[in-house]
Amino acid sequence: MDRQALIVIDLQNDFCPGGALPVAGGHEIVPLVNELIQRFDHVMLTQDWHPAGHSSFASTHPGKQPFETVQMPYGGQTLWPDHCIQGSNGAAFHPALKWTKAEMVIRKGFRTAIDSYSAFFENDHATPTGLAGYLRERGIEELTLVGLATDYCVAYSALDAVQQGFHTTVRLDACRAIDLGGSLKQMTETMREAGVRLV
Ligand code: VGL
Ligand code: ZN
Repeated sequence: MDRQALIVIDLQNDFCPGGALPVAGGHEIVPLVNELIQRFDHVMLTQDWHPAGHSSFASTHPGKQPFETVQMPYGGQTLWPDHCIQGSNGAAFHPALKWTKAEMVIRKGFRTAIDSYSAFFENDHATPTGLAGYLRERGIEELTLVGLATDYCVAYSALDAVQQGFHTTVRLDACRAIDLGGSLKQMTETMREAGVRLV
């Protein structure tokens, strides 16, 4: 267990029912995630953490609506409702999440000009968050990913984790999806083909 870590992705109020970008049933995974946190020796969390006026917010782009796509210097970017503003209640972890055991919280999406779905790289697929180096330095080789949303931040994190050489499992029963235009099916297939273990 010493070479294994649980990474809990974005289990924050804004991604749960009642939040700014709710994922259907997002809150339902909290009891199972709490159980997994107790079982793992090492636990890390990610926290979506945007400044006001972030470039991934539809409100930042005149005439654009949430869930439309715009071209950014790094490629296509889906636009979202304003969510997970730094320091807001929406950016806080779900109140029932027992996160105190976590050894690290990695915050992402804090640069105004670039979004970050993955826990490892921002959406330009080039700017590292530092997580891979942290895990390697700690001797961690195997990752289990849970959280929100299956087809965005969990999937992008899992794909980068495999690419970075970590044995990677996604516990689908401890994830929930946004499922925008078939994204859940597409990202599930992409993860499987890349060598992510889906259970
Ligand atoms: C996420 C959209 C925007 C996620 C974060 O956590 O999956 N999705 N920001
Ligand atoms: Zn976000």
